[in-house]
Amino acid sequence: MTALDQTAQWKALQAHWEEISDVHMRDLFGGDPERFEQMSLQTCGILLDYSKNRITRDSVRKLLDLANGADVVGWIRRMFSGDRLNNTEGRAVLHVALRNRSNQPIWVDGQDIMPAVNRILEKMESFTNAVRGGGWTGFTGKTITDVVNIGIGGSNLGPLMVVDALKPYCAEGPRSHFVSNVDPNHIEDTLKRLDPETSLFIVSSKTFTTQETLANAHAARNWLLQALGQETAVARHFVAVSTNAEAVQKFGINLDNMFEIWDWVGGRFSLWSAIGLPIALAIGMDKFYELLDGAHEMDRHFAETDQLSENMPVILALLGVWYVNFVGARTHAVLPYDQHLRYLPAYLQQADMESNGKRVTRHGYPVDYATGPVVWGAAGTDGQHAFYQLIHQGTQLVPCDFIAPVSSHSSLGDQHRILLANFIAQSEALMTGRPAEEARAELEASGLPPTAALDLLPHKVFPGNRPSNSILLDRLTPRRLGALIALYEHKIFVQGIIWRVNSFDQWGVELGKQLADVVLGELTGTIEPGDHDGSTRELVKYCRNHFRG
Ligand code: G6Q
Repeated sequence: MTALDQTAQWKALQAHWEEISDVHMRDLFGGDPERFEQMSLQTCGILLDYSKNRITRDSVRKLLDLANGADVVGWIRRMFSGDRLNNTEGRAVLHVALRNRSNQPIWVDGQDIMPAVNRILEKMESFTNAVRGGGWTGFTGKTITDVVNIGIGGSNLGPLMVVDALKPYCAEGPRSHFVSNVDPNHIEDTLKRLDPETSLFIVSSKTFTTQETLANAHAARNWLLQALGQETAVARHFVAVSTNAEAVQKFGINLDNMFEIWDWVGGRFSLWSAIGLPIALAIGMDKFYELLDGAHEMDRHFAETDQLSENMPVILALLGVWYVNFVGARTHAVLPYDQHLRYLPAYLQQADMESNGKRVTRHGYPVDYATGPVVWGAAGTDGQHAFYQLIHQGTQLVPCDFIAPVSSHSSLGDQHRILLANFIAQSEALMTGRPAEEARAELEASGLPPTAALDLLPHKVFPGNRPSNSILLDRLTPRRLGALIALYEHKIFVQGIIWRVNSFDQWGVELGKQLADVVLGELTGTIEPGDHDGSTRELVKYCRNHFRG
């Protein structure tokens, strides 16, 4: 197989960037009145405007050649039909089955997995209805008022992000809390606000071996037992989401109260499974189904739009590849203009960086090209008053995704327009910039003495030509959010295909889990400090000598 960076499609893109790297987007817009029409897509209630990118129509054609050369359509088919795409763990990749609302069979090892998916959804539904309706009570007979999800990484970020995003739909549900960090302050601060008689804990861990989650779950269990006195209370206040029935039982959770997940659900793609139980409890099962419906709608768009120029996740993926591999960008900013999407950058950071932060191909050969960028961001407009300075005038090119709902759930519609105005104005300013003549005219008009104006001039110039996508949802509903998340999941998948990496394993995360176990033994004194480098050895020693429990 030809190395990726030796393929004709890759070389054509390299040469193409050489040709257009000096072209300013202002001129591209000036020369093409139809640029927006040509470079925007609409599907699933989402508008993607990608016209403010440093591309021409020819760039798009060449990027599509790259996608076709990588057989993106074939790989999409393989994912949806349950092939073991996660080759290093020998697993299928089927988060799309979790929201397969068509209920068409999906086969893994000759078995249709849809009945199992539906069975767990039904179990979630009856549990959710019981808790929200007061039929499921705590040990002392009181209604559940607070739900605490204990989990980390993929067993935390998705539910946390979605529950916050759908706050306007949470009014009738119990209050939600999320504990992830092994820092004891996280669980302690949360427990301080709770009443044991009315609290329900979801211990959410695919493996049920994760140190952080088990430590927090044991702390919560002890707190509950101290207050309620009896072991039997655990069954009314703890449920689990896991693949590991044995460990769940060992922890003391009744298997009737375990919600099963499967090894073909990757942690960072699992919010659609029982890992989404805190979401269902917060917004109700009907709205949870709407979230799945939205994701399924995007799945169908992705799987059925073989004309890749119309396929929104594919276009988003190709733009990312363009900046990382041909333009030289190293980061990608996610900038939601919606307070309820404040956790989206962190969520996408995990989804993207854990998936495509890889240095070898799926067959183990080192790559000769850059793969996943650093993904970061924060809710606008806070970011504008913090890090946008670098995006506007710094030395790094930072491609940005601006994301906003056109209409808000808030009754302060006028204030939402202010937010939208900022959303639109920022991408415009990044693109057009402010040339020296304009900056000079403004300084002259301000009445500054000419020499002072001249000194200030370089600081007032904005080069512009800084790229962004604008993504608009009509409103942040469960359905639209489902589609938005699925859009990014598929974008990440397509990029992994192009970069030839396995987007579905995470050996870097596994390493962290092993290392901490060794050092913990050394810190507690159960094992002698091992063969470490000078720094690590001294850090262990320092903590051992200074620890005051
Ligand atoms: C996600 C990763 C990782 C995982 C956590 C928690 O794709 O695999 O973030 O979700 O390490 O793992 P458990 O669910 O097994 O506790």
